[in-house]
Formats: sequence, C-alpha cells, structure tokens
Amino acid sequence: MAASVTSSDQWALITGASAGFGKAISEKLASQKFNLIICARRADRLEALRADLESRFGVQITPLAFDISKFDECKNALARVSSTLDQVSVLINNAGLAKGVEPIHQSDVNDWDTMIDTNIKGLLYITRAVLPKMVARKSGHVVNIGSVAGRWVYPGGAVYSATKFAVRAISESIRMDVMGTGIRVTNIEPGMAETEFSEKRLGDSQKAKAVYRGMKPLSAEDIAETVSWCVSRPPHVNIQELVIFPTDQAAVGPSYTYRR
Ligand code: NDP
Ligand code: 8X3
Repeated sequence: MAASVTSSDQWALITGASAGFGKAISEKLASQKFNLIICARRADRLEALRADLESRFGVQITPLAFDISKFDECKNALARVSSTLDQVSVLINNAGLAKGVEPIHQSDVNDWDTMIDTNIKGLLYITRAVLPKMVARKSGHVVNIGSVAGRWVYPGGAVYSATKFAVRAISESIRMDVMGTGIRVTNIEPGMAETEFSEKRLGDSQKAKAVYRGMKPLSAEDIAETVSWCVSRPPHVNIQELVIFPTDQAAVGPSYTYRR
C-alpha cells in the first residue's frame, strides 16, 4: 500500500521554498494534497507561492520568513506555528547554498561561515525542533537535500563539500537515533541542477548560465519528482540515499561534464 500522500490532513515543512528545489517540491507535494509550512527569507516569494498553491490545489499553506542560519530566528518562527508543527509528518531540509569556487587558501572566511551556518547548523536547528514531535508520534519522514559534493570532492569546493559530507553524516546518524520509531530518513544527493544555485555561488548571472552551457542539467522538477517518490513509498520502505546525476555528468568536477 502506498503511504497516504493523497490525505489532506498531512503537513510537510519545506525549507528553502522560495526558489529552486524547495519551490518545486512545494508545488509537487501541494498537488498531492499536502498542507505546507514553507520557509525561506524572501517573504514576497513565499506569499506569492502561498496564493498560487492554495488556489490551484485547495490546501493550507503557511509561509514563514526567517533566516535559517540564525538559531533565534528559527526558534521564534517555529514558535509561531507550534500547533501545526505537531502535525508535520514530512520535513524537507532543503535550504542551502554554495559560495565561491576559489581554492581554500584564497577563499573568503565569511563564505565558509555562511555555508556552514546555513547548510549544517540551519538543518540541525530545524530538525531539532521538528524531530521530537515525530518521535512522540512514532512516525515521520525527514528528507535531507545533500549533494554529490557530499560524496565526492572537487577543487574549489572544500567547504561546500564539507557541509554536504556533514549532511550525509547527520542523515546516517539520525537514522540510528530514531531506530524503532518508524521515522524514515532520506538523503537525496543531486548533481548539477539549474536553479538559482550557481548565481548565488558565483554572484553573476552570465557566469551562472555558462556552468550549464552545452549540457542538459537536472531541473528542480526532477528533484521534486524524486522526493515525492521517496515519501510515497510504503511506511516500511526507507530510501536511505539517492545519487542523481544528469546524464551529461559522469562525476563531480568540470572535466566529467559532457558538452555538445
Ligand atoms: P536555490 O538557490 O535555487 O534555492 C536555495 C533556497 O535556499 C532558496 O529558497 C533560499 O531562500 C534558501 N536559503 C538559502 N539561504 C537561506 C537562509 N540563510 N535562510 C533561509 N533560507 C535560505 O538553490 P537550489 O534549489 O539548487 O538548492 C537547494 C538545495 O539543494 C541546497 O541545499 C543545495 O546545496 C542543494 N543542491 C543543489 C544542487 C544544484 O546543482 N542546484 C545540486 C545538489 C544539491 P531565500 O534566499 O529566500 O532565503
Ligand atoms: C551542487 C552540485 O557539483 O556543483 O551541490 O557541487 S556541485
């Protein structure tokens, strides 16, 4: 039997819902009648997504604008939805970013802090708030968005890779911590996907476009499909991890990308 993805009383919390994977995952889960808490910093984008998803799918959408890298902001934002939080059965830890491609000895310490605070600490802050409620209910599904960079490294990616290796370690460890509660933990590890990711990393839209020139990258919808498939497996089936490359990418690093 498939899990109850068609139930309209299910809630999912999605971080990084204002763009890219998080927005596409929000659309996909709303189309499957999940009610959603959607999180990111850009309140205007969350509000537009709320209006769109509520009118298209008739579900309840609660936008929460805050900076996930700041513990007090996470705590205060989640306190505003504490009763809904009790009902969250799917947590999508997606918010994250890379900053810079310089070798480690030339890279900016502020960029390190931003990546570590967002990709590791932010994910932990949200998980710490949501997971106890899942444990109390003895059900739930945590989906972490890692990366192929959490499995293999490349030049100029030391700190970003370290954060995604951490996401893999955290995913594996949580799985052990919640053993016996029925909670599932999935780590999705995508390769190159065209979203706002490269623009945020490089700080330049033309350079970002060039990253995908001549090849066909993954789309945000590809990742949303994958997440949807993972959360709709029967409750006794846990997809622990999934590595997803575009067909034009054989391994991490520019030399393994096929350009037409
Ligand atoms: P986007 O840049 O398109 O989206 C990133 C999302 O994260 C935005 O919604 C952004 O919202 C949110 N976010 C970033 N920083 C913060 C913060 N401090 N507080 C709250 N929200 C934040 O990137 P993607 O969709 O591509 O990335 C999503 C995840 O997928 C990331 O974890 C990324 O590392 C991972 N990934 C991406 C790949 C790719 O090639 N695109 C491949 C593998 C993994 P806002 O700015 O409004 O706060
Ligand atoms: C993003 C994928 O290969 O640019 O996580 O690091 S990669």
